[in-house]
Amino acid sequence: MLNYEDKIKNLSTLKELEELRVEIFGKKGVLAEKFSKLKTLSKEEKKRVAKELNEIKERLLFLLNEKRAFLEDKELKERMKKEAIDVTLFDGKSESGALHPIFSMIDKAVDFFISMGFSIEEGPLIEEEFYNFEALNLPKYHPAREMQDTFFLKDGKLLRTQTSPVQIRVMQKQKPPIKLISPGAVFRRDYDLTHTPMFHQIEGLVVDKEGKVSFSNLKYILEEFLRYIFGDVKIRFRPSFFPFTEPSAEVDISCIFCNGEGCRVCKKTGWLEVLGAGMVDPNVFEAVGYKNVSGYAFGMGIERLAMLYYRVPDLRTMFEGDLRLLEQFK
Ligand code: 2NL
Repeated sequence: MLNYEDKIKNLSTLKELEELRVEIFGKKGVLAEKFSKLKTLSKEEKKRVAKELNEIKERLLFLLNEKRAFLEDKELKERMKKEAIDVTLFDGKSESGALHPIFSMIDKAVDFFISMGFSIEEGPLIEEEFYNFEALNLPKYHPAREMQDTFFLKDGKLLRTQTSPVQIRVMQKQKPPIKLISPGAVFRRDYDLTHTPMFHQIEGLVVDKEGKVSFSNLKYILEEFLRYIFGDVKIRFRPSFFPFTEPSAEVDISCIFCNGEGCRVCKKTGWLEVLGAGMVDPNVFEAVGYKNVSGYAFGMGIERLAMLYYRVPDLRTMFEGDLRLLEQFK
């Protein structure tokens, strides 16, 4: 039986160990066979041999369990070494992301206005009636307030319907000259093929001493901007109305899809409306306590610009989060 002690010592795998365990301790194993032969011995002999066999059994069992623990540990370590994952390894399959077309468009516009000496200003999305309406010459019960289809919050606050509240806040804090743009998200209760309840705007405001800022300055900046974005297009100013500017204009570019010939996108007019602008209404200056100043302001919808510039045919794809949209902007 001592020869089994060596066999146990020489085991090198758990599989061999299990085979050897069956060979020794199994129902038809060597121990079972030896125990079964006890009945052929005399009473005295039986007692002595049985004691001996039990001692051997205990010893082999001990050695086997000890070996099992050792082999289990060894095999676990080998497996961990073999299956270890190097999380620092580069798999070569990572893909780079892309900036959303709305933000590429904002970046482009921001680059232009910075080059023209404008500063970039931001403000809260949750606003007060004063900043979003009153100060912009939209008193209570003014019909244009309803046009804006505002999201009102419980505490009398609201989600800003344009980025102009940013300009009001800046004018309250700073004296002229002011030369800023305010890009950001705005909200209106509107949802159909061409409107989403959240969209983006860039507004601009330039204010200086009375007489220093003119409509021609406004025309110059906007023409430069539109040519910077759309290249060689015709530009026209149409008289219009906004409560916060007087006089006001809407600005069109010649259709970039048909070169002004007339197509489905420009609805056969040859023109695309891209922004609104005007000379800041005196009532706005009064609301912020500015005296003897003049200024111009403008506003544009980023989604519309981005759709034209990047030729995105459906506004809704901008907000669906489908990666196939972004993959086209890498
Ligand atoms: C449009 C037209 C416009 C303004 C926004 C403005 C702001 C202040 C004072 C005066 Cl603080 N005006 N903003 C002026 C004219 C047009 O937006 O079509 N936006 C999408």
